[in-house]
Amino acid sequence: MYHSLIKTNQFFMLPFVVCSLLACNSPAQKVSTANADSTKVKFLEKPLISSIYTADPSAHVFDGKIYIYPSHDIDAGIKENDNGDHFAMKDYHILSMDSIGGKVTDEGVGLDIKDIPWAGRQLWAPDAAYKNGTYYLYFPVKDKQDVFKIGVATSKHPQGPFKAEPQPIVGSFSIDPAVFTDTDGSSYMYFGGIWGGQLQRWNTGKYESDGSKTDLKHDDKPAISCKVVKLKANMLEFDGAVKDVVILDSLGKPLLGGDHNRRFFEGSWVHKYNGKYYFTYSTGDTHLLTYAIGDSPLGPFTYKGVFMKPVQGWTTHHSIIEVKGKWYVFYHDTEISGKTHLRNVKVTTLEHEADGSIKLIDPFVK
Ligand code: FUB
Repeated sequence: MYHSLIKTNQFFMLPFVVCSLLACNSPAQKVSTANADSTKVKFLEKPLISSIYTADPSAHVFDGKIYIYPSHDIDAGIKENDNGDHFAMKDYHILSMDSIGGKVTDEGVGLDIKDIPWAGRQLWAPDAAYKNGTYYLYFPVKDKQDVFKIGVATSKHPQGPFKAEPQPIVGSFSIDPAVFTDTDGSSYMYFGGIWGGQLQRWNTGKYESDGSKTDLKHDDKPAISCKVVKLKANMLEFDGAVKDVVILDSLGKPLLGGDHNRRFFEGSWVHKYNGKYYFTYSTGDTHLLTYAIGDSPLGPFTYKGVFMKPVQGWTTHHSIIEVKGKWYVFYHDTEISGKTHLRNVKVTTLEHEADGSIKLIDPFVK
């Protein structure tokens, strides 16, 4: 019942039904409670900014300052549908903060879709990186054929404005780029998202335009993997082949497609702690933020658990950074609007336990 419901409803449509069937940490109850009467839930943190809607926060410390690269949610008047068409974002506003808890500045438009020559629609979750005096903004957007690709734009300043390269990164596809630079200076891009993020349409290595032919139905087979690829020193091109980010269970077996509480959905991130690589991601339709640990940035990673319970809203997307010796997770929910596509970014503390596990975060105060 649960699985057939998932299969017939491709994107963003079933949080209430799914979660009540799963009896998971009850995001359905939280969402409906909050929307019915927002006085009944108490959020752990406040939105970082309320003048615009922001989501998918990728945070970095550049030049001693915190910069957040979020999606800029807007109400484009598009009805919610299975492909996430209602996420019709058109530009990025970069945010900055001198310290956690300090004033948040909206640095204005860092990149506009009209200045991306190959873009069609939907500027989704971006990330940024720095190398040799240049800042790089990586972004997913549908091209003029409505296929998600990943582009890159550059600037001499962390807040932009950024200038987009004329074409998407060769060999890129799907959504949610996250760039991790290792202690040896090598940079890797993690990317991908299933359902509306189109990752399942690339199963054969080529884009399948007929969505009904793509395979999300084999619950007993290894789940579709997030992708990882090394970046060339110029940070503009992939260096070699795109590989699968394999997530294994405690017995060393790959997580299966039907394992919706643990398998990768979208929104990946990597951070390094005590010499180990932490691959963190959203489970999408089960609304969890989960983590897996590995010995190499290329994996494999062993699934460890949930580190954040469901937020209010369908999507959950995060980044993890260290600021002055303390770790933080940036995330979003829908506290301000109560609407799936109008989100607001937040930050809270993230703690690694002595055994390397991450302490579970509840985005609500009981
Ligand atoms: O913001 C649009 C999409 O929603 C992102 O790309 C996903 O990660 C999800 O947060």
